[in-house]
Amino acid sequence: MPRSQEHLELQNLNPFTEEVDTNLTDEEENENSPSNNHSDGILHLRKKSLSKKKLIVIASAVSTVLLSLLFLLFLLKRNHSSTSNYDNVENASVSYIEEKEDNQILGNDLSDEDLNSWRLDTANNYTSDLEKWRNDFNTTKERHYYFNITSLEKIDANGVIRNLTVINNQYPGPLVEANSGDTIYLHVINQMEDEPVSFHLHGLFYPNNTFDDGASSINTCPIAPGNNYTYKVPIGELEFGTYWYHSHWSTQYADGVYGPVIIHSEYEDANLTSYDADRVYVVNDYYYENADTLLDDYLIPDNENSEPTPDAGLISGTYSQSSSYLTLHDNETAYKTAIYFDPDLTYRVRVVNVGFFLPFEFSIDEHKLTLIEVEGTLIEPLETDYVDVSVGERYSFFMKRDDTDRDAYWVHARFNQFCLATDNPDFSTDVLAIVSYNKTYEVPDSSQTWQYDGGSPKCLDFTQSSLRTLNQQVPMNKNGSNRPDMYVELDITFFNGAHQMTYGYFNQYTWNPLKNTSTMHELLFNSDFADQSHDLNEQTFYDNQYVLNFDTRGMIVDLLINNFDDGSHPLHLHGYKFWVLGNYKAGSFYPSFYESHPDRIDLTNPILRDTVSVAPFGFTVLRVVIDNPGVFPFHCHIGWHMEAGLLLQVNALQNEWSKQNYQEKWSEMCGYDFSDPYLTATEIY
Ligand SMILES: [Cu+2]
Repeated sequence: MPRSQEHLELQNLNPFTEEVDTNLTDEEENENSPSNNHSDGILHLRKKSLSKKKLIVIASAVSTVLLSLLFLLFLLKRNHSSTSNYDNVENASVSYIEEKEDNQILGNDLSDEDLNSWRLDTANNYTSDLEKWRNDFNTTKERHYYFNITSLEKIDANGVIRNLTVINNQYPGPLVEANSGDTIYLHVINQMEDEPVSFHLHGLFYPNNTFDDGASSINTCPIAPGNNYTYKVPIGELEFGTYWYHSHWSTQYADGVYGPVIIHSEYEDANLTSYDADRVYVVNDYYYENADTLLDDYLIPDNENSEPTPDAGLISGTYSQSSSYLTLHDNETAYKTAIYFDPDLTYRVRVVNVGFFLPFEFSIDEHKLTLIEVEGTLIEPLETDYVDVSVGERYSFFMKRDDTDRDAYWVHARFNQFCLATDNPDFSTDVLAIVSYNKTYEVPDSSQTWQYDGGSPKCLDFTQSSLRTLNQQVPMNKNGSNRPDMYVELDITFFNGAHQMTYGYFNQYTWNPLKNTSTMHELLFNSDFADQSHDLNEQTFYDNQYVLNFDTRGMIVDLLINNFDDGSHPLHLHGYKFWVLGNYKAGSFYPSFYESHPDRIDLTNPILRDTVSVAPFGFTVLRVVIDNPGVFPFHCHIGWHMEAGLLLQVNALQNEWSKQNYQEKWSEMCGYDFSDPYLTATEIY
């Protein structure tokens, strides 16, 4: 595989060098001012079955027409203003409204009447116009995305009706893209009546602006109902690859608030076999109940960490298991994601676990997958039949067809049933989609599928030691020893705390989110809090916030994580990538092991990523270099576990981030009286 050396100047791994203007213009602030009622207008306009009560037909028709007109006006106004606002930035405005120009190479040519208005056409939206992004490599641009958050009723993603919280009245969320060095502006309007919302771009570093990382109660306060906020997300010169965004407010993303993120980069292109086209699959476990209802059931006394069992799985927002119908427009009640692949093109395919609980094993029948990128890290190409993806994790690969010549193949996301606390016989865990090489094709026979061994009985992650970082080495202590400059021992447990409720613990600490404020806000403005919860290079625990403070730029820190729980935990650190020095399904790691058990850690080129799953009763050793100022959660990405308190915070280089600029509105958002369902549950019981 050719590996260009033309970009040596990019080998410096510090992405936090460029200067970024943190001030929004007045015009940008004025963007976010539509009325709350427009979401209803969209909903009623597009719903096929309106109210059956004849008495209110006339009234609702009149109001629908009025609201629709208002909405059209709003769209026209926004289109106009989003163009005129950025006249000074050439081609800067990229929003969800923009039409994809490259539809002709895609599989599903949907007519308007076939496409349910709430369903994002992921077969078209979850693909990149590579030529456009590559043409922009030598300029940095602002990329503006506009998200209106609403609650949609009666969504039928897989044959069962439920309500979802969605972006721009569609599910799932649209693809967000940028080039390295660009700045993403995420203009969010919260049009919900009773829920706050907050957006986190998972895996990105937010150089010089970690105030906008989006983790509620930690980096920021969420956007109150009826309010709006623009998240500014600078992308470092060396940030590239596969990411995703999701709400970081309580359990909200389980209700539909997520989507994929792709960062294109010349450096990455130069270090990969060239490819012609890009496709991304987002895969999630799916519940028929709203997550806050399930959370109340989960966090009850004497329920010993028995997580809610998903009802279904979705690939790019859809899967109807009960039907053999395939394409989106064959049958209104039966859907599978079906994507056409031109047999003459080379595709890069990306897979993201945007779920709330379960890992899955991803495969394509009769295809080898050559893994090339893991969470923004290029790896030595690894050929495999499948890849296990835990919650929050991402992989990308080239796909190679075996010596078969069929028109269509099954794509499988097989959810690991061994992770379930309780069975759900109705949950069909082998979730299917279609890859076709011919625009007209026969549905593959169910016998034409690869056999499956049922998944790992221990609910394990993909074997991390098989992933080898390309052309990068683990940072080592200057004195040459295996040891870092500092290590932190972290034991994971779940056990009964107050009120006989089961909480998740790092060491003896369980997280209870700050109410109506955030850790960064308190550290800046509350001297009591700052005095109690910040010590140079020390751990602190104050007001239910377990904080690891690191105040020395460049210091090497190892997290020694022993899991004393019988469940696996996909751990995610915001603002950083960590080197996975060790990830074992049994055993432990203690500080003396640096000398006595050096075989338990890998100090050459292990994987560098931002999410990894620690096995039940296993351990993992993670190494980071403290170089990104900010306060960052380190938490289990199983949403239930985070809400049960399995979260701590890394406060990195406070002397630096406390001098950085934040938007005035960032500060003003705290103080709004928002209540996490977790807190509600705690108070009730
Ligand atoms: Cu967990």
